Amino acid sequence: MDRGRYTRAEIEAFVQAVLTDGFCVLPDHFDRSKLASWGEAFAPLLERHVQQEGSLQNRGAERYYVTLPFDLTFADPAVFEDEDILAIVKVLVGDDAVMCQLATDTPLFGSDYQDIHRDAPPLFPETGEETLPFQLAVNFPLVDVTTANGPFEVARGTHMMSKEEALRRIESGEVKLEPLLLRIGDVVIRDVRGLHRGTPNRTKTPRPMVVIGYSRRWLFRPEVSIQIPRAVREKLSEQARFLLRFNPVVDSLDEEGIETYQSFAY
Ligand SMILES: O=C(O)CCC(=O)C(=O)O
Repeated sequence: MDRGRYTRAEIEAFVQAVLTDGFCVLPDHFDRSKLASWGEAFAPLLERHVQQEGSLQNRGAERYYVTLPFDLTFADPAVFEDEDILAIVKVLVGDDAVMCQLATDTPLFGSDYQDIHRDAPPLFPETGEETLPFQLAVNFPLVDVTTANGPFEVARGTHMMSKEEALRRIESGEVKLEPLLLRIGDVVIRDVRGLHRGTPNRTKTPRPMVVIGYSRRWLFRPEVSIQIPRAVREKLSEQARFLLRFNPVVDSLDEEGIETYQSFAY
């Protein structure tokens, strides 16, 4: 495995950004030609998904959530065991963090603004208090993200306040929704409680955004999981097996499954 590119102090600065702002960006982190291969492998999956589940569109018109098969192109340790990303993840959600999600969000032409939402409810809603992070999304696009093709918009610092308070601050202009314009290769690490929304893709080219979920070991989100084919598991490193330890091991991938992650906005 490659050694990370960042020093301990730089890793700590990314961690602080996630704690304070709710997200950080690692510029030009992944190899672009690798991500071009991901894009090629993803295109037929998206097409099949749209044919199978086109009418569901629960994330809004022309916007699709597609789980990636943990196999071939996508079971790539250079991505999910990236040393820098794991260093940040482990400080934020524990040395014994788990990887629980490998999927994509893709707005197509005809998509719209989503309602502003977070991806997880607070742990203890009755207290009105937010806690330290417990679930992270590592996002990276498979195309450059411009103002035209539906940038993800995020409201900085809203992961540590109630949704009502965050919406009030956005409404009053105290907090802005910032479009994340990204080059292919850039990586975003975010606390999934930060308020955000998808925006319309006004181009004819899909805008896939990969999401890898890492969380505290005790967090169970039954909506998401990664099927690990036995043959793939055999080739994984010890670290990878540990990261993926609570996911189901299968003889072969269930190709026809309907997405189970339908309830996504809190
Ligand atoms: O990638 C995007 O445009 C954001 C999508 C999103 O937030 C969601 O569907 O939950």
